[in-house]
Amino acid sequence: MSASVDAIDRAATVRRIAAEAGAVRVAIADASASQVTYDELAASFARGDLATWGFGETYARKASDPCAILPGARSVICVAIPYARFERDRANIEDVPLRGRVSNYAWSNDYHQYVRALLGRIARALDADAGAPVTRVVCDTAPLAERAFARASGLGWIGKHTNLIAPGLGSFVFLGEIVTTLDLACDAPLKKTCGACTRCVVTCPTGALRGDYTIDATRCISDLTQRTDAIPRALRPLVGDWLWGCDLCGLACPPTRNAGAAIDPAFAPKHESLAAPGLLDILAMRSATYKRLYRETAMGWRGAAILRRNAAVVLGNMLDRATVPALATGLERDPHALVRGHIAWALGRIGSPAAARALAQAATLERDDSVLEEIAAARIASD
Ligand code: B12
Repeated sequence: MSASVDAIDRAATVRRIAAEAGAVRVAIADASASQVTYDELAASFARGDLATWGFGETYARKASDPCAILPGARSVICVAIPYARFERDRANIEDVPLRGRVSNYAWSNDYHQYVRALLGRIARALDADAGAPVTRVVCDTAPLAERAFARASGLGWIGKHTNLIAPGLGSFVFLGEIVTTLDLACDAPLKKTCGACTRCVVTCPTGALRGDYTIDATRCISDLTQRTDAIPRALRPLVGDWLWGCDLCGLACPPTRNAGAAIDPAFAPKHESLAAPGLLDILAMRSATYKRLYRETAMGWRGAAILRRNAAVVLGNMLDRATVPALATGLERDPHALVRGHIAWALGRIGSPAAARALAQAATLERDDSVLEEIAAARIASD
């Protein structure tokens, strides 16, 4: 059914207001519950792709229906915000040894605040224009399949890495939505796919991307660095030097590479060491320092112990014997069993005589069963 003249006029007003508020790219989708999205989400959860997130039937139902967020919703206003910084900002520190990599989405102040503030400006203007509350802002504040509605709005297409690719901006874009009861003329989905390109699929070290536009997120390095329990041992070597998140699928994606860096200074690294922090500093870092350095960033919500665990894995992958004393100290003193267990793994992987001595000593002192199990496995691995 074609949109009414009023709906077309209102959509034009939304675009003007969004542009004035600073939105780089805006498109509008119908807010009807989407059966296709429900089916996609349900199939993904049934395969166990999001097992670490505990998503299920209820989430799939809600996330595919904007009316669950705002009863009477008619339209979803979707925005894409480019954040790409690429390796350029990391270049000045990359020759310093023993640094881990942080995904470029987490280099600046937490994007949620930026996106919510931008959407808030648009929503307030729309509410004022309507003379009543007609909006609900969404950016990780309510269950919504953000990529699916962004795709339906024509904001971009979903790539084989499962990220939305906005033409000219690539996939390093954050998504945000305003669900509204306003009846707005919708935009059409793009008729675009990745075609024969499989660069992201072959680049992913863990084989998380299947090539059919789905992902086993339990293998995604981004997920591995954010989960709160142990990183599966078989996957630890594949994490490489990623301390938090991962950019590999995006960096391999031609439309993302061709898009260049975002110009908004809001996404510049907050401080120099954020793009590639020193691993030995992270291994010794406690909560107070973590809060000071990372609380305001997108890596500031999981806690210092998760970063120490990740640093242990990256150090294990670097195979540098000079790091053994620091790892041995961590194995003896770190207050978290999860961290000590991963340090044991790292020492086993490095496998030097000093690492073996540290493991042997820890085997006599450690009381936690899960760490003892890691120590035993590490000693076998380094034999
Ligand atoms: C859980 C989560 C993760 C998990 C799982 C990722 C995943 N692929 O599902 C982990 C921790 C791995 C993760 C990683 C990242 N994430 Co994340 N994540 C989310 C979150 C909170 C939920 C995603 C979800 O529900 N996944 C379940 C799957 C099944 O659904 P989906 O991927 O959203 O959508 C699929 C279906 O909708 C389906 N579909 C539905 N209808 C249709 C129709 C057609 C025709 C087709 C083909 C498909 C289709 O296709 C989609 C792609 O598979 C969203 C925010 C949100 N509420 O949406 C952010 C979000 C997806 N993440 C985001 C980002 C930036 C990232 C990272 C790039 C961060 C990083 N550098 O480390 C990586 C990218 C990894 C990757 N290749 O996906 C952005 C993505 C922006 C974009 N351009 O797409 C989001 C939207 C946050 C935001 N507001 O900007 N993330």
